[in-house]
Amino acid sequence: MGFFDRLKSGLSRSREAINEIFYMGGEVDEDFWEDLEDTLVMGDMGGELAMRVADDLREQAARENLTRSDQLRDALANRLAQEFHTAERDPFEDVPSCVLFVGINGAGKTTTVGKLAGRARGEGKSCLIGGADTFRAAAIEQLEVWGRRAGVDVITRERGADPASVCYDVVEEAERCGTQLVLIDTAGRLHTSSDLMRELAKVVNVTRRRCTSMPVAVVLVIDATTGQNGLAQAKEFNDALDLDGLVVTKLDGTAKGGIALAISDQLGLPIYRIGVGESIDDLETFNALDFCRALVGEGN
Ligand SMILES: Nc1nc2c(ncn2[C@@H]2O[C@H](COP(=O)(O)OP(=O)(O)O)[C@@H](O)[C@H]2O)c(=O)[nH]1
Ligand SMILES: [Mg+2]
Repeated sequence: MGFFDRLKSGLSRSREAINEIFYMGGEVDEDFWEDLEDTLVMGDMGGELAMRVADDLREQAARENLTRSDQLRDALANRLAQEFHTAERDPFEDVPSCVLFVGINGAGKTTTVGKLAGRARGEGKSCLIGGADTFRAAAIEQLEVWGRRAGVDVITRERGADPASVCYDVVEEAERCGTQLVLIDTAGRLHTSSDLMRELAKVVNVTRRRCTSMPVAVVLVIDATTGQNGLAQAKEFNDALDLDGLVVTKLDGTAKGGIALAISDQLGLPIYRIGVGESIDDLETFNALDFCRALVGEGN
């Protein structure tokens, strides 16, 4: 199954709901607009965004005399796509570059680092991985497995070591070797734990200060299946760390997908990549229109 099909099947919950309103009567009437707004809210997009999009679409329908719901499907995908913030810089393409990955446990940070390292090597870029998740021995091992799989060296320290010192080491080594892409994995933490968030802020600050030879991007990895809670998480991380952008994982699962839109819209953050599976190749550059077409469906 290709990535687009996988994304589509992952987003099937939202699409089925949207299909229902598009097929119901065909005629665009007051019920249609109410159902559309409800469906967008249920798809995790949030009330404010849902209302704005539905209102704009209603104006467009009046202006262009679109009276059948199937005529509005493309318009909806286009309108939703506009809500995404676009990246000024791609921290994985525009090298040299150092990227720190943050997020809660299980979001997919380590997997994403592994996939990106594999991709960088495939493109002939030099790459180095920093293992700043020194909290658990298993985390270091997991990262080393990904490093071997990708053919990229992993710099880390023993369990319990200060994660900021790992960042220091990896940046130093990258500067010595002229490495193009540095990917640093951090320990997962709950956005509600203020001690751990402070520790993470220190890791980020040390890296930003130490790394003078290349830009540092802080990327939040977010699991698309977490629903509305993902927005609260993203806000906390953004307040504490001043994020640069997002990677949204598990869009091959049973995600509703709207959370990606809500976070990008509300925090003004671009989505750099999306995860659509567990293997090394299951990572794609984010394209807003493709994503929204998968979300809305293409009709029949
Ligand atoms: N289906 C799917 N699973 C993923 C994806 N990304 C990560 N995972 C899985 O999610 C689990 C947690 O990933 P991990 O990278 O260890 O998360 P971390 O705690 O943030 O480092 C693992 O079982 C991964 O295989 C994805 O895009 N799709
Ligand atoms: Mg991890």
